[in-house]
Amino acid sequence: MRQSLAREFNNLIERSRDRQLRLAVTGLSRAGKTAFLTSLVHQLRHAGVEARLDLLPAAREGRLLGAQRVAQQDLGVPRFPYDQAIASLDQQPPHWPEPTRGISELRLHIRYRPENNGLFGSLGSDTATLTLDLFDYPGEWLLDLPLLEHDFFSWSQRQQATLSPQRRELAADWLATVERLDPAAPADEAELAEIAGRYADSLQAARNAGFSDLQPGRFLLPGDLDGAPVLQFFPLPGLEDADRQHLESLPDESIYRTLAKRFAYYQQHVVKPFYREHFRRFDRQIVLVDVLGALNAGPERFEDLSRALATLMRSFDYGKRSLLSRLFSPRIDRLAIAATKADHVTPEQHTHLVTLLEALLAEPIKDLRFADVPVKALSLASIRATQAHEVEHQGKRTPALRGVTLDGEETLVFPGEVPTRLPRPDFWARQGFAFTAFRPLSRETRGGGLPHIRMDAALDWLIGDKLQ
Ligand SMILES: Nc1nc2c(ncn2[C@@H]2O[C@H](COP(=O)(O)OP(=O)(O)OP(=O)(O)O)[C@@H](O)[C@H]2O)c(=O)[nH]1
Ligand SMILES: [Mg+2]
Repeated sequence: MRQSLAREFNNLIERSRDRQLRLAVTGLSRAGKTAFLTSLVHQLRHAGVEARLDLLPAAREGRLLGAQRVAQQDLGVPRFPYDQAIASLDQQPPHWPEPTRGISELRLHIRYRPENNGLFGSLGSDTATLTLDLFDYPGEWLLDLPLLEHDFFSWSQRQQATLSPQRRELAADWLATVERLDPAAPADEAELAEIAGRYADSLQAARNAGFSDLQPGRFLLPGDLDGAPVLQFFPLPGLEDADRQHLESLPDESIYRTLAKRFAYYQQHVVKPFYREHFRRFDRQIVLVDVLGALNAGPERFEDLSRALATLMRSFDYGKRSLLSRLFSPRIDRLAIAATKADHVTPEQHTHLVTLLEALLAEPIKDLRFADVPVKALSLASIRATQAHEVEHQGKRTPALRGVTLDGEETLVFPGEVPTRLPRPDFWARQGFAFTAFRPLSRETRGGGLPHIRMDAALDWLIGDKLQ
């Protein structure tokens, strides 16, 4: 107890000296979180040697001396699998790191020389240390924030409303069983577990088909809750407003009341603790978005991503009356939003990518600016897997990309244009998108560093001011 108090106290001192920063990386599944954090740690550890970080002043000016991993603080949070990620990138042939689940953490000590300034210039040769706590957590968990506004009844109605025809088809198996269920009948544990399993499968099928706007988020990424009864509920379809009173007066052991209890438990013991114990304590965050992947998947998925992002971004709505502020009083002071995997398109398309990202997040960005939270949108490639070229194509010089496909084939591609506005229906009809997936560059091709696009710009925005 005393030790942990002492630790808290030290933490406070570190913080007040501005020497500690908690930075979180999030994004929906496959957005590029693991690649981003792996690259971030790698760039800082190799700063000044193999890493090129010209857009980060401390690195450009030779003041960034290096970074070391040290023991993390929250012993209950798994460690970010940095070594495993680097090992897969170094394999022959190289592989992308494995998908990850749940939250993970890594602590870095960054040594730097503060800028010489004025009177205290003579102290400029001293070095300082910034403690950087890094977190990776699934954006899906943020899709659960709006669930706190509901009780089981209104949540069921809301879920029913979001079932598009295609989602209905993917959920056919679950719907067939749940529609036969009598909410007043006594609950049978095994039966509920089985139906909940089907519901989780239907969400997973929707996820695999490219849908993102799915609740509850933990059903997709249960982490250590896999198989726990708290995840054994599902919405009841076909509830009419007139039924509410009758349903709520049913006996405790009825199906309706059992599901409602589990829903409330999920709110209290799964959703809230994440915001209270983690989210609220992050100083800065970066939200990664695979815009190109969504363009690839076509109009219905693109719109679904847009809806999911609108939901996800509610967790960054700092307005005084927002659900988030009312419940958790968060205190993040800076946010970045990045379109990842920019190496899938040629360099002159990168500004288009940022414009499209800004269009996709127009409303949330406006809210953030209004709440005076500094926010920056950028495009980046955490681990660049292609090389940009210009080639003679049909009599003119055309930008192209060279890379190795996931099957190991060397290819030259002309990825084409990224739209600068949210694509309209006629646009999808006129032009499809087909971006190829590439294998990471081999160690021989890339040398000791990890090639990237604008990781240094992201680093500058996220931690640059702490290295002055
Ligand atoms: N070309 C290219 N592909 C990338 C880059 N970053 C990620 N990818 C691709 O995107 C996939 C997903 O990246 P991850 O970093 O694993 O994404 P994640 O968000 O951690 O995914 P989950 O852990 O499954 O939620 C990788 O396996 C790569 O195929 C990048 O900078 N360039
Ligand atoms: Mg991951």
